[in-house]
Amino acid sequence: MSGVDVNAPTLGSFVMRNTKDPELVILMNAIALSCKQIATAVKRAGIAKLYGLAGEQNSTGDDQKMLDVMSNEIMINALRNSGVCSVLVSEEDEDPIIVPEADNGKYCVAFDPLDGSSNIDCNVSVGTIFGVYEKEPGSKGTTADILRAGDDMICAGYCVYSSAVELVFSFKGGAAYCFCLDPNIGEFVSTRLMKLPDGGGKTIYSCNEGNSKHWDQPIKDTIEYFKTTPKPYTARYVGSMVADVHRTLLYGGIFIYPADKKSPKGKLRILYEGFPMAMLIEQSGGIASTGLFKGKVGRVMDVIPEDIHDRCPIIMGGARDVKIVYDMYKKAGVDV
Ligand code: P6P
Repeated sequence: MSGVDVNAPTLGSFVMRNTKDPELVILMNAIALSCKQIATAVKRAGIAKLYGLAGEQNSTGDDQKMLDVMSNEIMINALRNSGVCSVLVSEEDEDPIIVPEADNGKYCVAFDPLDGSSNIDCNVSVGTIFGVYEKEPGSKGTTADILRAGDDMICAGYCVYSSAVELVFSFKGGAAYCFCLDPNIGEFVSTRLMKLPDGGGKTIYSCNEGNSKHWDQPIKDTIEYFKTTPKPYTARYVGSMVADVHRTLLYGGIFIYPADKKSPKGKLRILYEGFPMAMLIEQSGGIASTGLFKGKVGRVMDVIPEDIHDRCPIIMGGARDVKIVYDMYKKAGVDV
């Protein structure tokens, strides 16, 4: 079959070869299956009349799209039926899903089944984001197993549904890998290593400037610097975190969704947006900071969530650009 790199391992063989953990193979295959099903639903949304609202609201109070509901059911079914999960946390569900002991396993998965879904009806890239913890020793599976620092995650990743469907993930301490869904064979095949370009890469800043009047002064000064430096940065903002972070990982630059007067904890959710993306950015050579949050400028991965839907400010990308944010906080007298 033309175009298939027979040496490019499929997801299952790659995970087994690199972890020797059959249960992790089962988990990653369940996630990959979900992403294939969601990718199909997203591509056929117009034909299958899946655009528009489902008439409900999610845990965030956001209006649920029909595809949000469908994607959530796909992921819950795949993970619950995998036999290797105990606790599931979804953006779309107020409460965690605890898998009955007879069917559960060692993993606890937090996920946003269809992040950026407000972009669906205009066919802009959307994605699935996930973060994985292992149950604490002796635990039967409770939210305490997942209300932990990002550094306790054993795996994290996302799938971006765009011109290609790409699954990007990393195991704790490892690199970030990209697998592309080959539509000819229906398999995710390994294509590239995700590594932030040396030196910071393209000078791109990515944020919603519509919120600028709510920002603190160091963030305002940062964006002003990007605009007025002798070689001004380019602005790129999709409004879909998976797309904006995927571009940042490949091209470089910085993605910012800071705390502000309107959203003192930021907008993005820590368990199924902040932590997974922070792990990938750090393990690709970048920095993932909260900016000024809870009285200090810290690492996203150090935050301890108190609720499964907690939010956290996000300032992540290449070290060159995140350090400009740090310089602006130092200028404002904040200890960084
Ligand atoms: P805003 C999508 O709704 C999302 O959760 C992220 O994917 C995205 O980065 C952010 O919100 C966009 O938020 O306020 O710019 O529309």
